[in-house]
Amino acid sequence: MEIFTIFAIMKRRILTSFIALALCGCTKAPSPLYPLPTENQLAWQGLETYAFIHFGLNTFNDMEWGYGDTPASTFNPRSLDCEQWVTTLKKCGMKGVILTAKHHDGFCLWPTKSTDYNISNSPYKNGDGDLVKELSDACRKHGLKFGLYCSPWDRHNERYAFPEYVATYHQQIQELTSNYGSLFEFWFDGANGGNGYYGGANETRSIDPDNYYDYQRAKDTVLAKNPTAMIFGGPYQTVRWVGNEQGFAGATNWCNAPQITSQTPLKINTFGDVNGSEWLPAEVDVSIRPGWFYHENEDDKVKTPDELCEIYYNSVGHNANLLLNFPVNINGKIHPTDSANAVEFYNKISNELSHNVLAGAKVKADNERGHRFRASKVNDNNPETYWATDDDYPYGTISFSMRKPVVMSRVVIQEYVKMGQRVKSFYMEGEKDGKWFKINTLDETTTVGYKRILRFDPVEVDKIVIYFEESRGPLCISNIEAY
Ligand code: FUL
Repeated sequence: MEIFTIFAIMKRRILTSFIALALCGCTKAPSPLYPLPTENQLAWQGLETYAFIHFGLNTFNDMEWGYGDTPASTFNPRSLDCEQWVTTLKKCGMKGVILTAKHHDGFCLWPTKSTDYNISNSPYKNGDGDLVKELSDACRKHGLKFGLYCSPWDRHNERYAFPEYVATYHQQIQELTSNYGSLFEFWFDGANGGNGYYGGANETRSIDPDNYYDYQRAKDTVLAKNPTAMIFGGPYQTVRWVGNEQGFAGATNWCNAPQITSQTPLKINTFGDVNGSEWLPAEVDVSIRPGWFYHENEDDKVKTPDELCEIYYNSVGHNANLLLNFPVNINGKIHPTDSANAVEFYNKISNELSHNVLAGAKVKADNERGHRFRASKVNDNNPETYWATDDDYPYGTISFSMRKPVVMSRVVIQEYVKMGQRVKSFYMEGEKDGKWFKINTLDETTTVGYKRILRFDPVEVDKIVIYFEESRGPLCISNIEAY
């Protein structure tokens, strides 16, 4: 080959590498900032809203915490309809259901071999009923995820607080996690020990919740057949309780948290902890009525659609998942007021967040980590791409110029949390006819995480700017929308 041809080829190669380098920005992705979510936690965070069903002997005893002393025959729903529950919940935008297979009174909604205190000794379907099966089948049929709650505390069992009960409890977990298809979440409730029937002893029994139940084995049993399931409660939890039952997570809410035990201060549950070594996203559990179980005298106390919207913005809008409880009534149905309010809530939220006014806006940032991490990635409808800043740039400003003035009252921001939660504080400004003003949000503008939704009084703007003032490292923002 002639020397000229060799030179020409080399020149062309060098040129193409330069162009490729310039296009990809030659930049590596930012280094991850620990702790990081697992793929399963990420998929779970993506669910955002799902339902709780509290139903059992308590429903028939009109109690919240049955003592465990009423006979199994008390359980007698006359027109139980799991399809009604599931189709209603779908209309409320719920992505799954968690059923109280056993509450603190110890009554089991499936024909367990671990105790007689179960549905097979009730009049329901003449003893042939299995509510866990009926609901899991309905969920599969209608495309909802299915999860279970099995109370560790058992006020009926005579061996509670002795080693023998632990074996019984593990048998229950074994049955529930093996016989009803795949579970997306398993709940080990935190209420533990106290007074109860305990086989007729009628006394108070206490245990050490972190050690008595052998949670390590319980977790292994759940995960053996349900490797993607999240674990709520106990020392091996993969999602954390939010620390209240009123329906809110902190506006500042880190997925980062220390390992949680029964001694952890509640405020860590509510706000997370920027220095926490674990990825433990918060779950907000709240009932649509004052109680978890159905009580006729609460028929006029069902949360209104507006109250439910408030809860949504304070949970999903605060980087947490919402677990909304529906107390099924004595007939075995979701009460019409509960379903009407929940459906209206869902329609309201869907309306409020339906038309993204930033779609098509011109996006610019003061710093970009090369082509692959351009600012416009926050607006490309692809959750797998993100805007990132340089390593020495743990802050950044991003602006959106509209084609024509728009009115907005909501901004949604999402970090690319696969790389860790980063943003510590930000604020927003709008511009109309050359005049700049601060956008005054309802709550503080600190953390973002998987999802943050900001609410403010409607403003008309030609342009908005978000100033990310402080972050644990270079920014990784995957999505920004406004409504
Ligand atoms: C609590 C329980 O004591 C309540 O009865 C309810 O099940 C709630 C979800 O968790 O700890």
